[in-house]
Order: sequence, then C-alpha cells, then structure tokens
Amino acid sequence: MKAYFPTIDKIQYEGPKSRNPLAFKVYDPAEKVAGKTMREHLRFSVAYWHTMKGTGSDPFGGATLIRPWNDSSDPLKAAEDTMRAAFEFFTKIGVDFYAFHDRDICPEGESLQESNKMLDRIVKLAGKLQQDTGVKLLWNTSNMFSHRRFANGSATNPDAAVFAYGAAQVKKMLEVGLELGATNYVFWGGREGYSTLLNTDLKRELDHLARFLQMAVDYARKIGFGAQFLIEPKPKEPTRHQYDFDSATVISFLKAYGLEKHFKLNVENNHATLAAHSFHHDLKVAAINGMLGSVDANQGDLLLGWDTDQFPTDLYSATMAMLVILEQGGIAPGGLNFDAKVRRESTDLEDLFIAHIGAMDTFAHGLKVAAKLIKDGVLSENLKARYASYDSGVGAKIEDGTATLESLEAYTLKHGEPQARSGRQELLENVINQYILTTK
Ligand code: XUL
Ligand code: CO
Repeated sequence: MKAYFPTIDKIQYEGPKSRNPLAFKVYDPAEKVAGKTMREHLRFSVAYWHTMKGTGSDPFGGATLIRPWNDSSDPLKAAEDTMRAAFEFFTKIGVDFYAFHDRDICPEGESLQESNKMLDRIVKLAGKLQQDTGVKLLWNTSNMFSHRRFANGSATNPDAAVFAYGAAQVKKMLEVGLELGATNYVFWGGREGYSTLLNTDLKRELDHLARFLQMAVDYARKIGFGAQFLIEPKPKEPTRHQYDFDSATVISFLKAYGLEKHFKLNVENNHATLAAHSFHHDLKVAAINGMLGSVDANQGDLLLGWDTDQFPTDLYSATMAMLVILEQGGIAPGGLNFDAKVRRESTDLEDLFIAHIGAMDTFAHGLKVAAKLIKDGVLSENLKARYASYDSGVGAKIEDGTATLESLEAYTLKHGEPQARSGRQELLENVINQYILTTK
C-alpha cells in the first residue's frame, strides 16, 4: 500500500531530554497517572476536516497546503486516498480516535441519493481501516453549513425544505455512526443563529431547533444507535449570534425543551474564549451540571479574536481542563479531539505530526499536574476552608433551607460586621505555577 508519510515512523516517547521534534517528551501512552494509563485518560482524537482536508485557505488567499492524498482528478478516488492517508497518520501519531463530518470524508453529489451512495463507499473503507488498525470513531457529525442551501441554517432555517434536507442528512449520519461504532454524535450548530433580528422569528427558530434534536434522539433510539449525543457551544462565527452560545446557554435551552437527559456538551476552548469565557469556565459550567461529555482541544489567539483553531500549547489552560475532567471522573465515552489546524504557513507534512505531538504533550503534562494537585489537595483544601462557614451554624441553615430573612437579620444584628477574608488568588496562582514547573 502506498505510504503518504514514508519518512516518518510511529512516533515514540523519548522523554523530556529528547531533542527529536518527532518524539513525545511527556506523553507516554502506557504511563500510569492516578490509576489509569495516559492513553486511557486522554482519549486523543484527530479532526479529519483540519488534518486531512485543511488547505490553509483564508478570506485573503487560496490553498497553501498541497497534500499528496488529494491529487487525483477523480473525487471519489481522492476521498479513498485521503481515508488511507488518514489511517496511516492516526496509527503513526498513536491516537485511538478520529472524528469527521459527512462532507469531509466524501464530496457531495448532485442529489441526496448520489451523496449517500458515494458516502456508503467511503464509509465501507473507513470501517475496514478501523478494523485493520483498531482506531475508533470518537464522533461523527453532519456538515449543514458549507453548502449554499444552508446559508440561513438548517434546523433554524426559515424554509422547511432546508430543515428537511438537514434532517435527511442527520438521519444518514446516525446510520453511519451506528455502522462505524461511533461512541458519540456531535451537533455543532454551524449556521444555527441569526444575522439580524429584523428578519428572524427567534422563538420559532428555537422551537424548530428543539424539534430537530428530538427527531434525532428518536431516530437514534429507533435504529439502536446508543452513542452519547453532544452539543458543541459557540457564541458567534459564522453567524453574528449562534444559538448554542456557551455551556450555560445550551444547558438552559436543553432544560427549557426537556432535552437535557439526551445530550451532553462538547466544549471547545476557542469557542469558550470567543464567548469571553475561559476554557476552564465553560468546562466547569458543563461539569457541575453533569453535562461535560467531550472536549474539542484547541486554542485561539487573543490578538486575532476569531476562531483560529490552533493546536493547544498552553500548559496552564490544559492543566485547568484536566483538573475539571479528573474531578468528574474522566472524559469517557468522550475524548480530547484536536479540532485544530496547522497555520497556513506550516506547509510541510511533518508539521502535522509536530503539531499533534505538541498538543498531546501539552495535555499529558496538564494531566500529570492536575493529578498531583488533586492528590495533594491543593485547591480542595483551600475551597473547604473558604466555605467552612456553611458547614455549621448559620451557613448550614442557609444551605438546608431553614434560614429565613428574619433569622438572618437577627444573626446580623447580633454578630455585626463580617470579618474580611482574603481570597488568596495570588497565592494559589503561585502554587499552580510551582506545580506546572516542577511536575515531572
Ligand atoms: C466549528 C467547529 C466544528 C465542530 C464540528 O467552529 O468547531 O468543526 O467541531 O462541526
Ligand atoms: Co469544534
């Protein structure tokens, strides 16, 4: 079989002293951290759309990333070559999972029938390659945002025929997920949002979105597709206001429509920061509601302010992410999907490996630091002390619902001005840095 990366062997762990750019310095899949291997904890996934299909094009210029798997004039042959190259990449970089949209793995035909027929051919190949390599599908999803028919969204389109088209696409992709044993199914609301309220019936569009999701739940149940369903929040881009704004908005939407039992969240760092939140914040909001299902592990650029989808290199934010994940007992059946692309100037094939290696090392270090912080009780002891006034006395009465405004007035009249207590933020920040710097 043709090799697309003939000069690159399977990436190995060489440890922190290695100078080899094509080796892991921290990520050792077999190393145990807090009772599980790194591989089990981290569940890394490659994003097909960026890594295999990314061209480097931007609003100012076309493709800069010319890939050898994309050189056939026959689009189906190119799709098959791409799938083979993808599995060579997955096995050489050493991830257990991948993720795709329908239109990433196969081009769209002239009609839905033709698109589905072509898709079947590529899905068959994907199934075979999954079997040959043991790489699994973390999630699949439908692209309901690239084609011009979806200019005004799919589930929230003012035209019911477009709603129907998107529904048909999701039906097919649920069947594909079942066939390929996907562990999750993602709904990212591509163009589900609006550009101006002047032409938008906000209430009706939200009702339609809920109907769409309920239909997907019903069909998955009908065909026996038991994957975890995930909604991926994003506040803006491509629309000015996306309905799935952030974790809190999605959770309240799901609860308003009685859908909260069927969905969890796929939280993405760059989307959280576009919503003016930290990654830590949006993960935590999902987690405390029992709804953190999976993660799109990337990062944005604060100087640019759009969805730059960069590979995660920020040890601090990876540490905070792993803290939330470990505290909730892990991310399975979700994973850490690198929804990230190499820069358009990073034109070598090798750059794809280097980018993933850096991202995997970043999260591996975040995992180790977070495990140590938890083991040493650094934050939990401080939290316990900070809220101790609610463990007994007046605080316990507030928490158990027996306090009233009258009883609290009486308490205040008796005790007077509360004592100032330091939040000790700088101290905690120093401790986190100490752990990041000294964890081996
Ligand atoms: C877009 C984005 C998507 C989803 C899948 O910003 O993150 O790639 O992850 O549709
Ligand atoms: Co994403």
